[in-house]
Amino acid sequence: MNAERRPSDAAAAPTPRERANAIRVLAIDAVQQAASGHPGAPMGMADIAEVLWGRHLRHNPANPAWVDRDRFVLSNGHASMLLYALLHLSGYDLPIEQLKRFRQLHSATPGHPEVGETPGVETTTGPLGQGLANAVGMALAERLLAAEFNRGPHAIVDHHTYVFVGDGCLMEGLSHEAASLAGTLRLGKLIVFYDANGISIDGGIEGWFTDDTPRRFGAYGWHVIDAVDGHDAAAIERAVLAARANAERPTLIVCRTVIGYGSPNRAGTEGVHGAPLGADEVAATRKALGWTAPPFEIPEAIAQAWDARATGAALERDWRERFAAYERDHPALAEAFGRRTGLDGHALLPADWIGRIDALLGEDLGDTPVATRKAGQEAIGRLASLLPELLGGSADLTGSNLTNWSGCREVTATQPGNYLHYGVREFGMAAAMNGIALHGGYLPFGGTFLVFSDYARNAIRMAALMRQRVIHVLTHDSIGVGEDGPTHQPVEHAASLRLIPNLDVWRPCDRVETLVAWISAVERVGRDAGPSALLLSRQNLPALVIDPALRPHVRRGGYVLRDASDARALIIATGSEVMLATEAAAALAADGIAVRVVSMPCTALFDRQPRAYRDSVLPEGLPRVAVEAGVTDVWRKYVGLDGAVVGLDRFGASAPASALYREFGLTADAVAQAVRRLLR
Ligand SMILES: Cc1ncc(C[n+]2csc(CCOP(=O)(O)OP(=O)(O)O)c2C)c(N)n1
Repeated sequence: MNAERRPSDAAAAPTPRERANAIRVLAIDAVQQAASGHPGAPMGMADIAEVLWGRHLRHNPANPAWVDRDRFVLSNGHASMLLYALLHLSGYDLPIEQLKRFRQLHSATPGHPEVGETPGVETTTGPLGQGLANAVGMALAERLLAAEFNRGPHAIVDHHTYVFVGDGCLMEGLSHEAASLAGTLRLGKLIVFYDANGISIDGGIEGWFTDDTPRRFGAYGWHVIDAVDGHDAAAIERAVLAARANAERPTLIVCRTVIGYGSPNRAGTEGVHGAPLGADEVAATRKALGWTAPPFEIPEAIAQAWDARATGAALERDWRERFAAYERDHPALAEAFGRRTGLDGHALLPADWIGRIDALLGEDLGDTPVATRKAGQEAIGRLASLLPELLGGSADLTGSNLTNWSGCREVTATQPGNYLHYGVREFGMAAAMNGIALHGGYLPFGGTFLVFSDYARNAIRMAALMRQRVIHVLTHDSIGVGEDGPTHQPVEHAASLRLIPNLDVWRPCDRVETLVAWISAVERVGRDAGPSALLLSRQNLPALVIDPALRPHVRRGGYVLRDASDARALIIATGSEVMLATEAAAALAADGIAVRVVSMPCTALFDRQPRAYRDSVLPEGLPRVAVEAGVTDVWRKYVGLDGAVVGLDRFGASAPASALYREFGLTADAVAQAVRRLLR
């Protein structure tokens, strides 16, 4: 404790407890003012936060984007006031007025931390367990980026990832996926503080959470420091030092804490988890803590002791000097690092991206039939040479998803690379990819079967909310899966993924559309940033986008694939059913009925096109039929109540794919019939 006293004002220097109490009072005052929020965890974890942020965290409040900062993740996001207090006290651009407006519209202090809303917030948390999995992705990205760019004496990537978790995070199944992966990969610079306060919302956890958590993490291969008194700064300090000294394994520090520490009548009870203390208890808590300053006022000495701006600026300045030396010795690497990490506003896409993509789209891709999952693999191979930041993987379905490419290198505990075997951990993979994207330096993509996207769904949603460029390769995209049967045949998944705002869902019909889907997903940077899901077929599909002039149109998400000047109806289709639409159109044409075929691989992207373009593709007054091997409701938006949808509003069955398409009436004939009925 003496170590932090400055010689000049030894008498005035606040104690760690006094510094921690600043967090406690800010949390209770902000929650009281908002009349909503969670004071218990911030009060319980304040002493831990004081040690970590006050003595270890390497960050620069003036530049939350400094690439080599330590990452701090508050996985128990309901404790948001803990983080806001820390950011405010450290000197981030989060003035006290914002804390007074906790949880109010357009404030920088939303109910749960949201990346992009508050400077210094590394990831959006609140859905318990996901912050931990994000942090695994961040620590992994740090490890890989360091291996890729550090050279000799130049350690330009060298930081830790610190995480706070509560009982709730560790009850979530996701914590198993994330911790198991981190243990296997030996992510030694990941340090997790477990707020073991024995309380969750329903009360004392002994009725629903009696795992031996230290042994559980030990079994994952973690370094576990058990039974640390989470209110003893010296004990916490020792634990952090021991954690940092172990570079071989991730560390779990089990901190015994009291929820609502400092509140005379509520501490240690579920009553302090998620409700304001009330005016009387706030006053009693102030008294118990010996805190005399009025609400939202921090005594000068304490404010000064927290102020991290000077040390933060010095840390970054030192890094910039080291980076300049690196740049002198390794100019090409430094340039690549700058682009990959968006250093100082550097564009994320490679120089001459447009020219290279034009060249790619000008190539002859051939006209042989191909499963779009295979076309996806070809696209990855083409893009990998342009994008060394591609960090691929699969949830144990590499040979089915076809997410690997020639020249990819497997990541293991001892070997860096650019391809991850995530194991059968769909949710863990998706949440870790969010962390990788948030960390920067890599463009993560990962594969599984479309039907299992449900396992990952909340992490996909979080990527969309956080506007992170993450690419989900979701293969086996319909009853076309065939013999594996209804457990493996997605029916509602394409539709339900399309309901997630800011997620681009692609269901391409052939090689050209698949390549365009990949390019569009890569291009989601800046204003259009966000995740993409590429829904790819198991079965072979014919080449349909033959005319090279069509290729730029594919990039608008929906376009006229086959036209007829005297079209009397139009058919909208996606993926494997575009083939049915073109066959139906041919059959109708033979009967003298001209129809237009619209391929709509990405409805979200089509919806972002200007009105005039959309109207030109889907003109008013032309009867419309949609066909997709999935639930029909979503297509009402495009065909209207008077249109028809050929789809599948039931689960599939186990049989060869061709038998299923016939059985469920997903045929060119059925599509043609639907058009005829409409015209009658
Ligand atoms: C996935 C998920 N499920 C449920 C919730 C709602 N919730 C928020 S906090 C909480 C209890 C968490 O308990 P703990 O981690 O022990 O937090 P503490 O009571 O110590 O603050 C729950 C169920 C949530 N935020 N996320």
